[in-house]
Amino acid sequence: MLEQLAQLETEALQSLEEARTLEDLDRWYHAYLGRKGALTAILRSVGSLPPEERPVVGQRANEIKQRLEAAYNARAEGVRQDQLARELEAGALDVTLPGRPVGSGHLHITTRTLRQIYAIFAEMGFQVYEARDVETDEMNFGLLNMPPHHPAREMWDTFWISERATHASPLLLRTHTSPGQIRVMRERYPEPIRVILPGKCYRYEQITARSEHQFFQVEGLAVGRRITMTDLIGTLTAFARRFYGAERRIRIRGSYFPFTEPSIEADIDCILCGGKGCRVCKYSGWLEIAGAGMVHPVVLSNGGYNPDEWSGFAFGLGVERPAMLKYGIDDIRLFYSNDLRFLRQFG
Ligand code: FA5
Repeated sequence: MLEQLAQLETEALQSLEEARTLEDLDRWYHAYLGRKGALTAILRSVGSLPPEERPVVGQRANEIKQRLEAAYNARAEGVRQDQLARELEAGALDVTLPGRPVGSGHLHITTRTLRQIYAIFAEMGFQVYEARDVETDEMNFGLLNMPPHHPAREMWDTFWISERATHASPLLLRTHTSPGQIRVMRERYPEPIRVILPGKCYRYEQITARSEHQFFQVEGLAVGRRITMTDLIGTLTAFARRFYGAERRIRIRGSYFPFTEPSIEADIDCILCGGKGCRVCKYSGWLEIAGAGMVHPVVLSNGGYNPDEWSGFAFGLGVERPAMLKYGIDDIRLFYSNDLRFLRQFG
């Protein structure tokens, strides 16, 4: 038995030397000192030995147990240190490496364009007024001289929010910023007005390279005692030259909007070909920049202003389309498809 113990000790110490990882150590401990380990088995069997052998074998077995435990603790510490050193080396922190740059954001091209437009009109004395996105049928159409069933309503395909049949004035997503005209007039009467109304508009229409179903407009409204068409044309010309370039020429064409009389559309000479004709202007030499006109007497009185004493002009500019012209962007869908490669060009 004593011989068996000596052999066990030699073998155990040898195999402990070979343990490289904490898992190896664990296995070793179970094999010799665990509940089912070889040494534990011998210690348990001491009771069944002849009485004269018991003290000697018991004592020797306990000595070996203490030595193996001490050897195990020392080896475990060594393995832990090695493992730590290996981990530190693998995950070494190189403090001389350059840091990862933290990119700073910038304004979206639409926001930038809106701010350019605000700045130009601010110099001409226009204040910014924000109206609401969700409007009533009455504000979006009725009070703008388009009673129910007026054919001009077909000019704007509408996203309805409430049932048309069950509401006196159903809700909708505004199809243009023009309902803001009524809201400002009702709020400001009897003062003269000079405001721009920026905002998002919604149209239930096909998305194409030129048309989105959500886009921005900037409405302009001036109401005073002696406002004329000349003021409107002067204002649009001043805007076009500031926004598109000082050399721009303006062309005015007759048009139709139910809420202005007379109605016009303003074009600029093509910024790419200067009027000679090219792909951008579809070989006409001109690009449309705004719908406009003198505020219709019905609309003035719906806003609370007596059309015999007051007159006014209004215009509606897009925002994305002017930006497309200015920066040579040929697809409006790029604005809101969140492709950073596109957006970063306008930082
Ligand atoms: C209007 O919406 C009128 N309310 C403008 C107006 C205001 C006329 C005041 C008279 C007085 P129109 O539907 O043409 O007009 O739209 C005006 C501008 O909005 C267009 O010139 C264009 O720049 C922009 N726009 C219209 N539809 C879209 C669309 N689907 N996607 C992008 N921009 C659009």
